Amino acid sequence: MKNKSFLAFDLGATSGRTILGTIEQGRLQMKELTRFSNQTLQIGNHSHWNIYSLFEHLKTGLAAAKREGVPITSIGIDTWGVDFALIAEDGSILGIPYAYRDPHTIGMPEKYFQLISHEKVYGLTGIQIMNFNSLYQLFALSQAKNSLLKSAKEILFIPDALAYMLTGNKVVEYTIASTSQILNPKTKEIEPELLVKAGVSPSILGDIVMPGHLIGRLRDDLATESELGKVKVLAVAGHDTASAVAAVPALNENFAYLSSGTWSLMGIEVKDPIINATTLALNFTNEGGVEGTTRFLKNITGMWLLEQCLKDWKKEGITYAYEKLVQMTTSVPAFQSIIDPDYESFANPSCMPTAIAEYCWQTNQIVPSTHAEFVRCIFESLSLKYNYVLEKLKDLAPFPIEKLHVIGGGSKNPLLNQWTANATGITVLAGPSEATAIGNIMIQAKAAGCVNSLQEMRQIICNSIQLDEFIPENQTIWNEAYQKFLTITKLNQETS
Ligand code: LFR
Repeated sequence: MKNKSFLAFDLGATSGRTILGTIEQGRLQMKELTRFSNQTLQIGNHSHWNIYSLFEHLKTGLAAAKREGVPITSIGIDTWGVDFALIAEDGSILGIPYAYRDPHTIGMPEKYFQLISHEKVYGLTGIQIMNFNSLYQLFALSQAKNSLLKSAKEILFIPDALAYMLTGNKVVEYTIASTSQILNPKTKEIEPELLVKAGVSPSILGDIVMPGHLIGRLRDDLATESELGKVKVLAVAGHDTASAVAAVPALNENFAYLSSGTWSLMGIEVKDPIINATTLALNFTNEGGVEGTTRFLKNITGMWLLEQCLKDWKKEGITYAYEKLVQMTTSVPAFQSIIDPDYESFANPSCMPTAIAEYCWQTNQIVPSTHAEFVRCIFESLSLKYNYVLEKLKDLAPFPIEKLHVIGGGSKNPLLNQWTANATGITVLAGPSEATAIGNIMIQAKAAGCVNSLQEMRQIICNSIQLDEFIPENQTIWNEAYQKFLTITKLNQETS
């Protein structure tokens, strides 16, 4: 088969990139064309995404693709979940989207559950309750009598909104829509009652399309300006985590994955959603995957902890290379300060090191003071939390979990990979670090007929990348540390 090249726009909550992917004789070649920072735009007390600036970055990516001089078969966009743009009757984008860490949704799930029970919402959607889910964002806007919401005819999730800006066509892609807590994972349709209870018309969401759907072609002005011509824009797995999971290089189903970036998403891939009293109590989620699969997983606060510390230290004029961060942990004794990464005060603190220090002080531990102490505390605590979630997954999985695939940017951290293997007691396979972009490209490759199935996609990924293996070590010490983690975090007394 002839080589084919695809363009992936892969946007995360802290950075975005344009990647050119080429399928060549059963192998995937990737080239990063642009990389840019993505920061929330703070206006007063509110956090927004500057979707117009993101659009500018997409245009720069198109220009970079043109310079490569290869024909582009199609373009796909994936982003973080839950956030959306409001679209008016005449097709205009209203204002700027809220970012999911905006405080306007704090307390919203509890208020919403006075109108419809927590059990019913979880039973209908199988989605973990997180105050930033699109459902509670819409409820918050409707409670605030937000004038933009009143003028909105529909919403478009961020990847769909960007695709709309590229093509002029509107779709609601399934995997990204599944993060909203408005879809039923069994029927893969919206549950109108949930929107009505949120004070919003069910017509605010259009018809759902599946990954691989042709959204349209580049608008005339963009086709001319970029000189790429009227390239196709496809709906891929618009949710970055769905794209990442599609790119897990596993050749059988007995695996768990940890998609490690700003968030750590740990879960399994299953054929049918798992929704019961235990998963409700543990707040596990059932998000939509490719080829009708379900991503049964849990959000763990991931590199966000470190990213926010680094942001703070940068203000002091100190920046660290990744290798330095890893290396500096060796100067600190093991397990002297342990946190629950998902403790609520870490969600959006004004100063992350202070929030971590306060947690340690309140739990009678050594309060980290050096940067190395903070970094060690974060990596150890993440590893221990991974074990906590994996233990629950092992109980809930319909198959034995034999391996843990760590994918995403965090998979480039060999120390964290080793500690994850030590904490969980199972073999960790690390890579690919660009899983989201790879998943994005492979869905496009499937739509172009280069591959036929998810299994074949994974085979190509296996052929194309090198995996690093980490075997568990020092089990006794890590088991003791885990007991300490449970006591400090009180997670053995709680359910989530
Ligand atoms: C990861 C991610 C998670 C989602 C969170 C917020 O980038 O998409 O899957 O829970 O961001 O949208």
